[in-house]
Amino acid sequence: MSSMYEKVMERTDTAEAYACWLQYRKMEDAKWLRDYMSYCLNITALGKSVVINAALDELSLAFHSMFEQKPTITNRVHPESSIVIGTYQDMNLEEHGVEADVFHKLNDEGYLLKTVKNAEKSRLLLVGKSDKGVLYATHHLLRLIQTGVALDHLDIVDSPRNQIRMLNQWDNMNGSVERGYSGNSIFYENNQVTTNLERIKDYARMLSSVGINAISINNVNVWEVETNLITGKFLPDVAKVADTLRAYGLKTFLSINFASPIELGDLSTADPLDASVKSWWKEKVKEIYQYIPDFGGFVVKADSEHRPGPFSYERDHADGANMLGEALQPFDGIVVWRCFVYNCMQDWRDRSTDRARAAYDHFKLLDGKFLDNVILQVKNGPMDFQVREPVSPMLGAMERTNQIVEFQVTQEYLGQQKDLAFLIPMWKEVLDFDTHAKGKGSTVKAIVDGSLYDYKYSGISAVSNIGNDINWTGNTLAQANLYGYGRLIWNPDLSAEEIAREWVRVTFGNDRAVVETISTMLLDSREIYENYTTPLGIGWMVNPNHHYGPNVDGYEYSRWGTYHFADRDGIGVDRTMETGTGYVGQYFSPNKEMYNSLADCPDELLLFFHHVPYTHRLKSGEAVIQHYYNSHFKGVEQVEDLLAKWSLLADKIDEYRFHNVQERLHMQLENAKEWRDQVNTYFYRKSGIPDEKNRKIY
Ligand code: GCV
Repeated sequence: MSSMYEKVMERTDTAEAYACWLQYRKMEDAKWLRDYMSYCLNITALGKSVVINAALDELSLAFHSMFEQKPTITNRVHPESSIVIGTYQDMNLEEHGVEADVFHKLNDEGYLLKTVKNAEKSRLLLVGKSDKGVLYATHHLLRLIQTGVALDHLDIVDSPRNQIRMLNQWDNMNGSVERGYSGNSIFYENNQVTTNLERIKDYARMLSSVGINAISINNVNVWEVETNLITGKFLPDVAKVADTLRAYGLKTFLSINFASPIELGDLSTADPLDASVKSWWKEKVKEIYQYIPDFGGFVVKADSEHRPGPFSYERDHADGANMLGEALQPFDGIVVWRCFVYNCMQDWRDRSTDRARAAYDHFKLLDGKFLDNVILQVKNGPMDFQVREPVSPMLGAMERTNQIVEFQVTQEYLGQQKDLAFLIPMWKEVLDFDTHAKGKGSTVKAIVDGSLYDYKYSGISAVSNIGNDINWTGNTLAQANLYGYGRLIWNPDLSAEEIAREWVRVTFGNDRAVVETISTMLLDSREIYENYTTPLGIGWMVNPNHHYGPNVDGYEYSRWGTYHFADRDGIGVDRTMETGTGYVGQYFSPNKEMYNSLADCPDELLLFFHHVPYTHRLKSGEAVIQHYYNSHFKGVEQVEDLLAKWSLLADKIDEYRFHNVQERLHMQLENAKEWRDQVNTYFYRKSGIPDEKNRKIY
């Protein structure tokens, strides 16, 4: 059966949109064609596994598409072999002049990609430490070819920095996707698991090409039907999905409902310390592994936003997580336990409760109490994926508890894939942040790669941004966030520029103007979004529930704990030690002192930590209110500029993708204007302070 990918490739109008960064466009340049073809037509594959087969399929598909010739594939090295692939155990390394030592230094998913020469012939070795390494090496090679790199002197040794590189789907079985902006689920429809495994396979191809190795396939809010995913009713179907994903090096996880023993009708309690509950979960886990022998484990949202959890039984999060951990332990499964726990029924009049404090207050005192197959998953900021938040003080706070950081690829608060927001620079800020947890150099990336505290399990997780739209991500440029997420968490030292440029080249080709223009648009986009929405770290001010567009007081008198406290004199949340909520005290020194001090707190986070008069001078010399006016006017001009830049690419990009992005940029412009006018008008009316430049405010 031809794959979905191949089918779509026949439909010329949307083929590029669907293919994302796996374009494999036909090679037109005669010299490159000759050079590459000298390597690519005779593949020898040593060793066998579904993952190696996937690598071979990808090579065949790509070479056929780029060179219009299918390679031959053999299973032993012969004089004509021009690519040899396999794991290092399957290969006679000496024969190729390679020292096995290289592999001892690599982790299990690493690889060697090397050009070796003998008298008659040059050939490429793609050698993995495991079969997953082979697949990753394959994609590395395909990336090099697509970005026009010569293959004659390759000597690349690479392995992922982070152990768990995960995506969380927030997909529901009715086909909807919570916070999804790209159509419906590719995993479910009509309360059934999809039978369209081809689309899942194409997703898996994309994810493996950037090194993702784990995926939870249902929403962390586990509703009634989804609670049944761990039963015989759906497990056979879930197993088919897991089979598809496995071939691409992806482990399948499920989000579970903590109250399953009750909701599935078996017990009257879900108390984690109750013997019958413990044995219920043990039996349940055994059953799951009968269907999916390499099942990854559970993702759990408990006691959060009305989801059930151990609090109902006066137990704590360690009790809850460990009960599941114990059940998964015999199978090497893990529990990913989310720390997004806060009071979502707050009284806005109550100034003593601070949502930002909640995760730390709940979890810090439990450090050391979790089993070693439990990982705490912590959102990158203490609130909820705003355009700018400080790094969560949970990161680094738990010396004896595995941690994984959670990002959000889907743009819930960042323009919902209508507005352009390239998120890699933001995630890099988080990963590079020095928590000082063990003195200088205790960066978040050193925490989540496990090196700072020697965690058994750690890594990075993120909420996916895809759906069944033909281009997967609604806005074609939002593909860059998924690609960049994978590339960044593989190697957090890559720069945002490198990632942006690489994505543009594999997605749109190597034309200089295209690469320059799109990568500049991407790299500027987060700051632009921040300019016309909520600069200086205050966040929110969005329309309640759906979270798109401005509504300054939308959450001001709500129960969600997300306030800006603007009055006629000033704005911001006082989180200092002396007069505020004391949240700053959750950071290690010197971050604690820096954020606590009005003089030292960085401007971009000022209103997160301090309530200041509108006339307060920023380090730039601007008053807060004037900065608000200036950045909102500027933000709209910047979106106009994005549109102008994009328009210049009209004849360089296929029609479908060109119009898709153009249409979104127009929506973004409308949104930006609405933000500008509502925010400026609101603060002008509150403060009575006019814009120094006398621009139009309503
Ligand atoms: C899956 C935010 C979102 C919710 C989401 C929640 C979470 O509150 O708005 O849609 O629920 O985060 O991360 O659990």
